[in-house]
Amino acid sequence: MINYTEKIPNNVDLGRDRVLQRALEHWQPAYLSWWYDMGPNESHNFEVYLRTAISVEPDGWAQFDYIKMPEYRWGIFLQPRDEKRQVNFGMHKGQPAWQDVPGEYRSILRRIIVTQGDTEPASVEQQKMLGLSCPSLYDLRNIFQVNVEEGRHLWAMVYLLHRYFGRDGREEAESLLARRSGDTDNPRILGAFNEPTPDWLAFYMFTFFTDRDGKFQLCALAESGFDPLARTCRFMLTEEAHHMFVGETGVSRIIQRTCEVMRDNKIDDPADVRALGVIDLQTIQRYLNFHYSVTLDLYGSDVSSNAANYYTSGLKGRFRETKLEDDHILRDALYPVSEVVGDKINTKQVAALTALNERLRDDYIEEIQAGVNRWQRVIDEAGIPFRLTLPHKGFHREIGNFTGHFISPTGEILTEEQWKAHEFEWLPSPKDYAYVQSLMSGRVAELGKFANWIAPPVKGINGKPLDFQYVRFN
Ligand code: BYC
Repeated sequence: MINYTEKIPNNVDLGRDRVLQRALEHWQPAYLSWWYDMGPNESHNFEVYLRTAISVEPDGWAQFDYIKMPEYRWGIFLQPRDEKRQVNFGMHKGQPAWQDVPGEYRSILRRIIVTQGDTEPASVEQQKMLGLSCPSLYDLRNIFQVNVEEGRHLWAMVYLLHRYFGRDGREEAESLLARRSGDTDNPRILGAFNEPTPDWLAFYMFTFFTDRDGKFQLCALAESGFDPLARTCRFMLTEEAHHMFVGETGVSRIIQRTCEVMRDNKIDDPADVRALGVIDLQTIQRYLNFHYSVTLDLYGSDVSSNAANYYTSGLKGRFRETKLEDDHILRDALYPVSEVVGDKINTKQVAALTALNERLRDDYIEEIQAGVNRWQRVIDEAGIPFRLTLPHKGFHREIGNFTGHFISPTGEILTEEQWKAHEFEWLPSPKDYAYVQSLMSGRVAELGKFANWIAPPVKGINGKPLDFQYVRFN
């Protein structure tokens, strides 16, 4: 069990490293100040029924209780060390896993950790205003849970920076609190983390699509030969599962509610659907197209020498690296990537080593497709003839081989003019956003009540009923 009388709960024996402890205690007030400014709006006095990580044991790592979010104990937890663990891929394959940063990889490792760390506070910033328009206390509690855990994930990365990267690491940790999502002068590092999350449909799409990128990137980093990074990411993944659950069930409940209204009133025209205060399936499809495409960009270029270096150096592996059956060096392996040639999208084989971003993106797409199929079942069960589809991989991309091309959701190559003529059939328009936001003008805060545009969940949190007081406003 973690000792909660310590200022920073941890299982890394922080108390024995005075220099590190002082560095973190110095960073902690800056973090809290960031939380007061950029954390959930007007929430500081709320008591929220939250899960807090208290150990790393698989059967009991979390404790549920009311807590004011600024008093949440953001701790540092690493999965226990396996003394026999090795570097499992790349040119150092077979060497004992590194407990310290190899000097030659210091700067790239720092860069990977900073990129990962930067996404965590970014998502909290993106979601800052949503508590004011929650569809229920259950959902409000869930977004706050996601937010405090993203905060903890920032702590996890900052721990690595402080512990292993000395002064540079401390400077990077400060910069993580200085960048701001969407800021023109000092934006967050990756594209999707500078996009607004203006409403709850966007929030659920984000936690379904973008948090799942988090899962895949963390899985790749959990294979790292740098053992402290691997162990940190493994524990982060246990928390990530709930975030994706929030996203998947959130979208599913919106679809369910829409389908109920369509079925009961025998309507299918989006205007009629909107007139009854729910979100039409066409708008849901457009949000899906947006969040899917900006999240695909997060995997980086299809062909990337950075990715090849990360792998060969043993710093970032593939999804489920140790379960794959090959040489784990990828000396002669090939991998298919798409490219636009003239008016065609061709597939070409490139060195698998350089295509690791694309491969991780493909692994991700497979899991995403399964989730979309589950949403489709809700529509099918209501007997509504509408198909939710994933757009073509090249649709609306700004990173990689499709950049600068105008690809339709079905994969046709268009001119810019043609594409623009259809843009708002495929992506949410300002009117769509205005409509969705018009449904979410205030907070639904009565016990057990849910906004009209979303179905209640199947069950509550931690065995509590749906009409439980998940948040006390004081
Ligand atoms: N936006 O070779 P390339 C999560 C840059 S989400 C802007 O293509 P590389 C979470 C790139 O930096 C998971 N810039 O890319 C989810 C490079 O810059 P330089 C986050 C981009 O390096 C929800 C240049 O383009 N974790 O945890 O192979 C809530 C060419 O680079 C973007 C990670 O991402 C972009 N989308 O791979 C909360 C893991 N993409 O060198 C949390 C750590 C690329 O020209 N990151 N660039 O200055 C990485 O492993 C890699 O940095 C990336 C990119 C996979 C992101």
